[in-house]
Amino acid sequence: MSLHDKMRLATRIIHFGSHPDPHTGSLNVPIYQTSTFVFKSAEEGGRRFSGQEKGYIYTRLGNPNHVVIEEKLAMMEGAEAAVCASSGMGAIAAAFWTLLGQGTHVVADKTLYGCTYSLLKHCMHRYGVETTFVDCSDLKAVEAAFRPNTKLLYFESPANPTLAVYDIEALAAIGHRHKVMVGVDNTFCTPYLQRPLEFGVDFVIHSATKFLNGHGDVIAGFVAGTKAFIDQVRAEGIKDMTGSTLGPFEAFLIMRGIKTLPLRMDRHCANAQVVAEHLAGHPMVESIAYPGLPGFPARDLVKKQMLLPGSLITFNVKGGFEAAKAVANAVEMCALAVSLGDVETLIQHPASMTHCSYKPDELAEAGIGLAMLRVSVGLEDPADVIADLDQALAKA
Ligand code: 4LM
Repeated sequence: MSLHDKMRLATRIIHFGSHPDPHTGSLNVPIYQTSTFVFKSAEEGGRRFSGQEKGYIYTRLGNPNHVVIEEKLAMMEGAEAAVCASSGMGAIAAAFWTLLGQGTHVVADKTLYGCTYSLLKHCMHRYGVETTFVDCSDLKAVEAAFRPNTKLLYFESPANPTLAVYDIEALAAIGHRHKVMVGVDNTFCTPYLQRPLEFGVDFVIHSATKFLNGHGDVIAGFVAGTKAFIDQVRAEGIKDMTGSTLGPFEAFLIMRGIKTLPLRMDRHCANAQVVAEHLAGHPMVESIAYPGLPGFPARDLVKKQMLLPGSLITFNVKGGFEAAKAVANAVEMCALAVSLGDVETLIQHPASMTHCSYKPDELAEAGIGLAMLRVSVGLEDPADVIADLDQALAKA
């Protein structure tokens, strides 16, 4: 066993797949900002297109900046392979279009990122794909939702924005009993906190826009899974069906961000724990969800599946919709913005923002209240985050 094989995760996240550039010695992979690659001959071009010979063709089909982050993400998730995409939604759409087709059916959790919900609820049925939304904490309801034409079981854990944590191992087992693919969106955790493939799921989705990049300056996504599935997603979902190719510069920034992931996640989670404990005792807070609080409903699953409880907090403000809006409008340091996983603390109102694709009754069904705010705790001193939230809550 080589020294490389024995390295711990934090070390491998920095060193795995990094080879100095053979031409210049550049420690970091240079940015291959090119759309196309020149063939030495027509025969070579033909061999590359037919798959007889490895090599680059055109950046929609692959680029050296893609390869380095795909291999790194696959290593981190414990997957055979990964493919990057131009957004988290690009990754989701590429995976779904690869798996699904006319006359197929999906079982999905009722609480999903708003655009994923919209894709399944409002768009895919136009092409003959139906979805049954269930509560993934109710395993009997999940079991009962399968049909003979079901092809996919899909959920997020923790779910956006309620932070509901589901039993990944039990859900994977149910899906496999019904012979369907099981996919999990692991965006809120990153593979540093949670590796769903180890609990039996078939593929993992990431919005790399969030913690993986970590600096709020890129939109990107990943699908990770078996080599056979990823090859298919790359060849059909990315190349032909969505064309959602990541730009080389964005791939370079993801590489840069991933190197500090363990450091950032440790601090994100430590900060969120302090902020959550403070909010839990705040007189203006009606209820709070944070997987690191003792009263969190699925604490046993958090301990089983997650290294740390993450940095998202959701809370309901006393006084309803108007009070929640007043808090959102009163923050001074925290940014009133969607997205998550940035160095800055971000606060948003899911019912009117990220989850506005849910109708009022669907919001209630999904557990998304009008008085709910979601905070992505950043890397500031948590005392300053608390001071800002306190002064904003005082105005509710
Ligand atoms: C947000 N989220 O919640 P791109 N999967 C999950 C997500 O939270 C998101 C995506 C996929 C938010 C964005 C505005 C669990 C996005 C989609 O934005 O396409 O990279 O990821 O605030």
